[in-house]
Amino acid sequence: MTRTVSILGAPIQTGASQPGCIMGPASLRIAGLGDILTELGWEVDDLGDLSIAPQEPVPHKNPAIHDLAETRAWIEALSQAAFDAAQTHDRPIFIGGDHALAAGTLSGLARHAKTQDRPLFVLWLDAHPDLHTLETTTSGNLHGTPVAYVTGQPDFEAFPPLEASIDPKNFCMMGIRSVDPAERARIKQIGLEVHDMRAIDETGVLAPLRAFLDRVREANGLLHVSFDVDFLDPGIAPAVGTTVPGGATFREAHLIMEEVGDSDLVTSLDIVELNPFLDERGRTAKLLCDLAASLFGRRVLDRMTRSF
Ligand code: 6HN
Ligand code: MN
Ligand code: MN
Ligand code: MN
Repeated sequence: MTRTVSILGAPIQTGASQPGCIMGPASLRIAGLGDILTELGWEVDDLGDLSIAPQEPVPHKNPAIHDLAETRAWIEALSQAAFDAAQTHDRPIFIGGDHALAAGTLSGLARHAKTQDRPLFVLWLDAHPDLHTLETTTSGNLHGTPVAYVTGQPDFEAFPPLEASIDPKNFCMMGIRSVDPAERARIKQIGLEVHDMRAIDETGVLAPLRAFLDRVREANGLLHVSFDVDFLDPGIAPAVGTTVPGGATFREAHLIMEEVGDSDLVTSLDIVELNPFLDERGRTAKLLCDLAASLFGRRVLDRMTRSF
């Protein structure tokens, strides 16, 4: 039976410091995301873009925080939309939009996992762990907070209440190379599995990834992949506001997508932080479409074929 994928755009940029992510969904569609998945044999349902109503400003005791009311409204809308998409499609994709999007998608997907009585696992591909609480963020950019929120850390009274949180032990982070002091302490405290770029230099991506996928399989888990553009090296993916040198290479990123795709464990995907205003002739958007293609089954050769 043909498997279904939904594409939902979420042009949220209130979680970031600079504008541009609002154009992310359009850029990925223009780069051909839907057609690529159709050609790979998926039944593609483009749900269009989500939107929120205008919001009255909401103050917070942390004066650095900006755009709290809008971001909260996005999280609420995305949580319901992700829950619905997971109920109706085999593999929903959420295209951002900044990474505050994941606060919404993960909360909705955790709720969905609960209805299935299965644990939700998350492969977090990012230069950053996005582990600030509303108390610890010094930039006030709320795209730095989704992992703390969905794992049930304190001080999120200003965000929508969570119906289900995600066990921090069910996260696997790769590509991390920019960690703030409060995040460093929290990683230790909650026991997050973080493969920073040094670890990836040492072991490669495959060994830790396979160990994680084994854990997901053994637990009969659902698997969400949250892909932040800044996971990639800025040399191949310039279209992001938070570039950090020394990111994943073209082949490291494809290998992760191919391996996760082959495992057939993945049940949903975020593609976030694409800022087309910073792109060069659409190359970052095109690369992201090719990486999605690898996740959804595009292969150079079939595995059992040997070429001589
Ligand atoms: N992202 N840790 C920094 C901050 O401002 O809190 C960077 C956050 C980046 C968020 O890339 O999704
Ligand atoms: Mn991020
Ligand atoms: Mn990031
Ligand atoms: Mn490939």
